[in-house]
Amino acid sequence: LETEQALRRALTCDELVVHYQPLVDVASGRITGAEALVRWMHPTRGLVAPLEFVPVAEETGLIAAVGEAVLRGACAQAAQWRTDGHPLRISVNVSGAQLQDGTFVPLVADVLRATGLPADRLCLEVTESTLVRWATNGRESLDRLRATGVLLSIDDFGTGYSSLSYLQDLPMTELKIDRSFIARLARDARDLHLVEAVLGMARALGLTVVAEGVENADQHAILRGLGCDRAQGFHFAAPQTAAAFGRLLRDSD
Ligand code: G
Ligand code: G
Ligand code: MN
Ligand code: NA
Repeated sequence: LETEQALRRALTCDELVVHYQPLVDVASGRITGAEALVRWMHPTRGLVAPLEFVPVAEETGLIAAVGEAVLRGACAQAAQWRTDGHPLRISVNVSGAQLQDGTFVPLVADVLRATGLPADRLCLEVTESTLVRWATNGRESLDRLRATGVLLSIDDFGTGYSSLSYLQDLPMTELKIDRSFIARLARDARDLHLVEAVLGMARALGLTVVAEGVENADQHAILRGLGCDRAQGFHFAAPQTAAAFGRLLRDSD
């Protein structure tokens, strides 16, 4: 309850900040996108991670306001980087409750209009387990979002018990392999074969693939050999402030 009160204050006092982690093209290593990751600059507790307050926001209904703040901030930032000569794709995490909310699709349209960001430069990430749990109620939103040109990603893939027919049926465009499968990629042949199989399945379904949690050059090299499209992880860069990300973009020119 204390957290709910504090979260309401955070929303009105601009204590929520968005950090950005690069997504790189595996073949070239160049930055092609950024994932927006919310943090709470708590006046006494310091930087609070989303796992500590996103669940509270979901339970209390505050996720609509939190999600809107992140979406507006991230799209405005992506539009700015675009103006600066870096037409990146921005990825924003979306909760099940947001998908189910009838005001979400018009909100996305409004944010794109307000920022001037092209629809295909925005990618909305929904975890595999959220898709399994909310797809019935959220399905209409997914279809409408995809019809506007927004990209749709299955986050944390491999942890959520979805079925093949299910994946084939949903209007998703991208799949992010959960970092637990990448962690042992260079040491465990089973994980190597699993990732290879997921890449084959994704191709058959017309989905591009992002490997999450890439932490070293060996993993990057293996993913390059497997033909994985994009990657994200500490090997390339950690989530960082918009200012630091902007410097990263300038240095990569
Ligand atoms: O940034 P960090 O690695 O701590 O993120 C932890 C989790 O929080 C991730 O699973 C991520 O998807 C989730 N998360 C980060 N930002 C947001 C957000 O803006 N909205 C929602 N719903 N989840 C987020
Ligand atoms: O939405 P998602 O759960 O994928 O959010 C990404 C989370 O993964 C963030 O909390 C981010 O800080 C974390 N992360 C990003 N790169 C790495 C990495 O290379 N290794 C590990 N262990 N975590 C990472
Ligand atoms: Mn994500
Ligand atoms: Na993930």
